[in-house]
Amino acid sequence: MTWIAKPRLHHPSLSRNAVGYTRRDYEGKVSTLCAGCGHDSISAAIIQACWELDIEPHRVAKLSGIGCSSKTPDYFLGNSHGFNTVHGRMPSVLTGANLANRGLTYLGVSGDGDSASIGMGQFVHAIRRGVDMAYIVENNGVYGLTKGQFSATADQGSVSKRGVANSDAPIDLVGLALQLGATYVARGFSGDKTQLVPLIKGALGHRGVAILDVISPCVAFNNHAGSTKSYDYVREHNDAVNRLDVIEGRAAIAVDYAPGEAIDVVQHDGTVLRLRKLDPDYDPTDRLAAMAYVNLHQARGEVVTGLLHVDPAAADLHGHLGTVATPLNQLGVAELCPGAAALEKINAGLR
Ligand SMILES: Cc1ncc(C[n+]2csc(CCOP(=O)(O)OP(=O)(O)O)c2C)c(N)n1
Ligand code: SF4
Repeated sequence: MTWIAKPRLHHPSLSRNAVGYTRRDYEGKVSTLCAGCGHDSISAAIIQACWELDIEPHRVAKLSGIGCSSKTPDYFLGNSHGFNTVHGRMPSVLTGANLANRGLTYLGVSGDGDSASIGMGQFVHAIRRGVDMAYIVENNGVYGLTKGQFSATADQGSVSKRGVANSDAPIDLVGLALQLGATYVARGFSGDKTQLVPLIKGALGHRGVAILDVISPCVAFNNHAGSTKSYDYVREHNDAVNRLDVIEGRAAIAVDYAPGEAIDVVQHDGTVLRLRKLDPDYDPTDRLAAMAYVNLHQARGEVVTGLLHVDPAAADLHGHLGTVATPLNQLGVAELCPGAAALEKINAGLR
């Protein structure tokens, strides 16, 4: 595998964020993906989002599976914790890490093959459990790394680069996430950084599971006429439901929600999502309406992007389990092990 280090020297005039880091401190190694790959644009958006959010790089844990998309954590946040899991197994490894140390910001990066094919069971159960994470699927409709086979998100009838039509029905990860009760569901496009950066910021600031499906064209195997995951198709069929801005705030901001105006959704960690509603009928807090909206537009061949659903009062896995506020990896043996007397009491209760 090629490996190119970036120079670590920074020009002293580079601007710094509130925690003292330059934007370059959030970069990683030089990408070895194909020039023009949508995944590189997503990496750039992640770098921008983390820098703007003033997240300290070493407070982030980035986990991924296997695939071109899952290689990308090497290309951003070089000073954070990273783990490439087995193909499709990122959610369970991330769940374990999160349970051991709830004090980090968890970012899961995956591909449509990684999540919708071999890792489908793990995708589903991470949502069901409400694991506190930003789960980004870099969705190109193919297996890029293994040279262009259809993945489970490829549309029925869409044509591969070598001219073969896909006979299988597609899985829509956004529809599935809404159905399973994910508390933050959004879709972005790698070619629209203006929309994508705020969507990533919102996902990172959300408490609970945040699913972000990003259409990310594979220029080597799936960026041609006949593909619904190509740059041209998405640009021609994109319907953006909202433009949003993320404001960091310590004081609560009153929620105001009127058609054509804006809604401020206060997150549990203090992050506020400001949603500017362009479509007066679109309400991201109404999960059932979001499902109907996505399905309707999908049937028309449109790609709906934006923040499709958010539950501002979401709980996460730690809340469901009632774990202590201190990360488990910071507790000592005395706190973690109740001792022989407590075990004896439990055993006695079972006799
Ligand atoms: C258990 C297992 N099965 C199959 C593979 C081969 N394999 C590696 S990456 C990949 C598909 C990746 O596709 P996707 O997740 O869509 O990512 P992309 O490369 O398109 O970004 C497959 C099938 C593997 N590495 N491990
Ligand atoms: S094969 Fe496709 S997904 Fe992989 S790096 Fe190249 S363009 Fe990107």
